[in-house]
Amino acid sequence: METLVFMDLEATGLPFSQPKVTELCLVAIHRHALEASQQAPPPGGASSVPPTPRVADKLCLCVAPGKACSAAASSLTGLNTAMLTAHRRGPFDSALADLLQAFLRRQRPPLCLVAHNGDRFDFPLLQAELSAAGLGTDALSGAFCADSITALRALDRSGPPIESSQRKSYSLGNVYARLFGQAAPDTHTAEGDVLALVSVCQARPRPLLQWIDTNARPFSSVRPMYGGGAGTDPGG
Ligand code: DCM
Ligand code: MG
Ligand code: MG
Repeated sequence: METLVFMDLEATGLPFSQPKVTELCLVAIHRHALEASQQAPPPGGASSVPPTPRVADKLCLCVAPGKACSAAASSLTGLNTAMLTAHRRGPFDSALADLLQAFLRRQRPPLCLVAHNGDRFDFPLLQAELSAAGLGTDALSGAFCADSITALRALDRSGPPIESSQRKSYSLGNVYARLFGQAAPDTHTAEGDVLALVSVCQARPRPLLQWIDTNARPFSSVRPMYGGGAGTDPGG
């Protein structure tokens, strides 16, 4: 991979509710910028939070979801449907899909979307929204994707067995707090979560990039979280 596009979506609720996106943030960083952030961690202590790479392209947008936010989602994200509508945010439509495609086309391929819990949430939800906007599953032509939770678990398993890594929480907030000894700022805002994820990935970028190079899968292989119709999938 040449470009890592860190991504987070806020939404109206959890997958069972067939959520709609309320906010998205993408931060595109060349792998050189990540490799340059490698620092020796102090023995046994928390590292300082690395500065976000100076050269980074960012796309952050609020979206009118067209359905109600759950109370939990509103409380976490600070967003609700009335507010997004009153502030005249647009829907997730084909114009937004064009914007995403144009943003990604500016990045040097091969590029990989990286999201925390992306396999269960962000990637299938993005596919569902792209599909609802009239695009096919290959809309982000040639993009790959990788879930940073899966990556961090794999890296911990491959390292020295320090603590019971099976029991550790890999939520973004907990990973961040373990690494840096402080709470992640601006949690459950799309940009805050993306920047926290970038910091986490900067802590040991080389093994992470190596894992992504080996394990990234085509975004076109991600099934939409819901909707879709037109049985193109033979089941599985
Ligand atoms: N979410 C939710 N309830 C939770 C956790 C998350 O409804 N307990 C939904 C709303 C969030 C979205 O998932 O906007 C993404 O979560 P996160 O902020 O962790 O990226
Ligand atoms: Mg998230
Ligand atoms: Mg988030």
